[in-house]
Amino acid sequence: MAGILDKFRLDGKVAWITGASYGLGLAYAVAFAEAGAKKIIFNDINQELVDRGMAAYKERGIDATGYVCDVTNEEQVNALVQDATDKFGGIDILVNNAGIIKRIPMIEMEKKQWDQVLNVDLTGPFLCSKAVLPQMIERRSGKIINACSMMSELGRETVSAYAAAKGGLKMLTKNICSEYGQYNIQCNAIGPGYIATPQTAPLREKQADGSMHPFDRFIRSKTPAQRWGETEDLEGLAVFLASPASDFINGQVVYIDGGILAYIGQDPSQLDASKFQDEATREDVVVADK
Ligand code: NAP
Ligand code: GCO
Repeated sequence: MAGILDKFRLDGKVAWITGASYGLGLAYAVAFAEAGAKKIIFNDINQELVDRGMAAYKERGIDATGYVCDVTNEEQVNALVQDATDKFGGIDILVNNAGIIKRIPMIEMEKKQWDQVLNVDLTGPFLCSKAVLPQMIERRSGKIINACSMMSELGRETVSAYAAAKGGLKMLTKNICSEYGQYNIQCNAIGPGYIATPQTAPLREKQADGSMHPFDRFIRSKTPAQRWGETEDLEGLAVFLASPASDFINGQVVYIDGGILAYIGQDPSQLDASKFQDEATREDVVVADK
């Protein structure tokens, strides 16, 4: 008799995680494979990154196929979905993970820079979701998971384009739910807090004198857990949202932030920095050996 934990399995599923050569995308893919996914598909914008990703998956014994595909290029997106469907029978789970950020004061941001961020972070998920939805509708089953953010709820200096995109992605999540939930398709979002990945490495770099980056001190003072998240922290939620266990959850952004959104924060100057002094700055993501 199937037990409750079987509801969290992904046996026989084909999962496409965009931008998953490293970072959170790689962590999601590794977790999906461990939960039983039969095929991991990922893409990145150049062959070098795809090769890097393939090496990472091979090292972990994961059956992955990598594509050179820019999520802002509709022709490349549609070609990936067609090839993956021809070869692997279709895509059951889409994680719209690929994303960029540009930290520039808004009045100094050029339109081209704004457009780049909105294109990758919001139009990309639109194009990738639009490409997989027809087969999910036909199959009467599908999971779409979007990469939202603290900036889906909060603003901060220098991230206007990113916040606009991630706020829009929250509403795109709700709209895909609204329009396609009738076909047993669930579209939810993961809302990570501040996670140690290459994207946030500049915010954690030690200062020349070896002291904490001011933003590192700031974000720890805003986080009850007083730490940055690790990719491992997000794996369980990703598997949950990709699995039958979440079939009646739709249109939700699930925040996994160590408590940031619940907490007014403490005075950063009151933080006992000595507790964290020996923590190395994680330049890249090390997905725990499985
Ligand atoms: P990351 O380390 O910067 O990785 C992003 C990945 O997306 C990279 O592989 C990147 O490849 C790829 N990518 C960028 N533009 C692309 C495009 N046009 N087409 C295809 N792939 C593209 O980011 P991360 O920290 O893992 O974050 C992953 C997602 O979670 C992002 O959407 C991010 O906004 C979101 N998020 C991150 C955090 C955090 O604290 N880290 C928190 C909340 C939300 P390249 O190397 O070529 O750019
Ligand atoms: C920043 C960070 C954040 C995180 C994440 C928070 O500059 O504030 O990069 O945007 O990446 O999105 O949830």
